[in-house]
Amino acid sequence: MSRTNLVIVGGFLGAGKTTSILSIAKHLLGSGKKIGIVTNDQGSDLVDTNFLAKEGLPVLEVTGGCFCCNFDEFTAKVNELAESEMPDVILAEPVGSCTDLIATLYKPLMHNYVNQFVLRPLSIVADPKRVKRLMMEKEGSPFPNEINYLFRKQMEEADIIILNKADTLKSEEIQAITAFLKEEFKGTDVLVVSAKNGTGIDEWVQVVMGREAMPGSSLDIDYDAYALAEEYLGWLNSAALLKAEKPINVNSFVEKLMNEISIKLKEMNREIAHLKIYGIAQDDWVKASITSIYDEIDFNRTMEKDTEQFNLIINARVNTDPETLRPLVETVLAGVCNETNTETVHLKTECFKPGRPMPKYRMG
Ligand SMILES: Nc1nc2c(ncn2[C@@H]2O[C@H](COP(=O)(O)OP(=O)(O)OP(=O)(O)O)[C@@H](O)[C@H]2O)c(=O)[nH]1
Ligand SMILES: [Mg+2]
Repeated sequence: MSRTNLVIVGGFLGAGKTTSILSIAKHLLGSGKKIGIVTNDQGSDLVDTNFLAKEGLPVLEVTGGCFCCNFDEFTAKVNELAESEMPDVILAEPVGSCTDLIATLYKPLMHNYVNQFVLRPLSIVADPKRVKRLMMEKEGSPFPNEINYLFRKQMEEADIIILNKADTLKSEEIQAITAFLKEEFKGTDVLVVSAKNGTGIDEWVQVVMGREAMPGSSLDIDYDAYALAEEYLGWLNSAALLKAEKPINVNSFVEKLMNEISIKLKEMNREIAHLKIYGIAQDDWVKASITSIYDEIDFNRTMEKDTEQFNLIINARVNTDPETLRPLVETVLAGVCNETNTETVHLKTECFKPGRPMPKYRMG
């Protein structure tokens, strides 16, 4: 049996991993390849899985913790995809607060699954505004030091750093950030990409599929600092069913909800890592994201028609504790429902801090 290519696309929350995976998947499908995707999160009810599935892609998820801590579930899902889809390439997105992937994922996979998979180099996607704020500007980071540390560690173990969102940058900025990254992470390839408009995807696919991963030394990482970085993030995953008195514009509903959550967090000076909301009614759907309290909402897609009944999935990762995040989101949701004469028929929420990372294997 031929071995399946395994391509891992990591990077911090909101960097553009899912958008990149969608773009790479379309590129590979266009050249006649079959693909499969594995998503990952600390909780369940994932915007990313729903979004990729709606795009018609075969996607399975590992929930309730990162790939490293759920190594057996990860390999089970990869095997399930390999059997059901017989893909040429499986694309996997580890959760954006995860690092130390060489020691806890690559090396164990190479040790135990070398006959099944061809492991491709580790790509770490980076949002330029985070590189600037967390690394380049002194005193620029809106996060505690441990989150900056995690961000740096993610890039330190990259085979390829993907400087994403190039469409938001001027060419001088691209040059300055690329030069900075090459200096900070000597010997690491830096590719400039816009996952959103497809620029640079062809080169990325060529580089990643052109060589096999050759994991070198494992990351030198302080697990206490890593655990603290995760603890500083409040995590909320909600799934709701809503019913309005008469058809409403769900795009406006999502925009209001997101704006008001962001404004409230800004008042408390609490940075958003990623807030994403997915709304669906029959075959129509809307997806919106915001990756900083200082940024605008980005709609990936909007609903065409007004509707009376719809489902919402809310995934928020914010530099605040769950005891603050949960009532904040629920109060804003209740307010927007009130304003739009909409009733929450059903609401399920998980809100927590990710626990200490406890990888199943760690090969130094
Ligand atoms: N302008 C621009 N926006 C992008 C690009 N890639 C991603 N985005 C936007 O960045 C936001 C986050 O993108 P995602 O792909 O969901 O990021 P992610 O890394 O998968 O996020 P998590 O799974 O939450 O860690 C979305 O609003 C995307 O539309 C890009 O190339 N250009
Ligand atoms: Mg994602």
